[in-house]
Amino acid sequence: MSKVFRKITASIAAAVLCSLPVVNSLTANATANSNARFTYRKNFAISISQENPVDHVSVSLACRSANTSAPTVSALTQDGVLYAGGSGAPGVYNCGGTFYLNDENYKGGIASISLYCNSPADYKELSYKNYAYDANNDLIEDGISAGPTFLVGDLNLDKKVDEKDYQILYRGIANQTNEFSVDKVSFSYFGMMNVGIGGVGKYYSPYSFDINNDGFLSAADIEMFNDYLSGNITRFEK
Ligand SMILES: [Ca+2]
Ligand SMILES: [Ca+2]
Repeated sequence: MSKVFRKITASIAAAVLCSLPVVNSLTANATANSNARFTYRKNFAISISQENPVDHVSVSLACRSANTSAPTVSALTQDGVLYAGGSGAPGVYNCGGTFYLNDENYKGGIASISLYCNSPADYKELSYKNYAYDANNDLIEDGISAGPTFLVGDLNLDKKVDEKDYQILYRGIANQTNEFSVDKVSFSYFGMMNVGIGGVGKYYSPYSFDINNDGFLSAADIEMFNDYLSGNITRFEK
């Protein structure tokens, strides 16, 4: 009986995410300034081996729309196909997507949902969902994980994106790429890495160093941060 219920839930969830009109193109910039600087991002990733192989996953995020752009969903891997969706209600954005994996044994980043705000105080998350399903559309318990939504570029967590964060970013990526002798390195969405500044080491989530959201740590992330600080770009977009 529970199996039947799960199947119904899964198909409804997928249908809702895929069939509603995408509001992003209609409402982007409507409630955040065109020069809004603060990008928020939430990553979804598959970590552990599953009892059943993962066929597809559904992810979504709801947040308040005041001073905030409509969220967009993007794939973190080429190893599958993402179908994006979204909807809105007064004062609320709801963004999501369903990702069909090519490789049922895939581990790593699946998708991220991003948005931007006029100021860090504007971001009000309401809820998020992340479900994994097997090929029979049965729910796989804990099949996909969600990281905390984070302010992109704010590595020291003071709600500012500035030179102090740049120092941490530069040192972290220099360490990972062996002082840039390697072009780019992949990372675990579940790992932590120690970065020392001024003789003091702290632990950070590697994904927070992936400024350009391409699934790798490289000099390109530092360049994008430089462009942000110098005003060449307004915010961090993929
Ligand atoms: Ca900061
Ligand atoms: Ca990157």
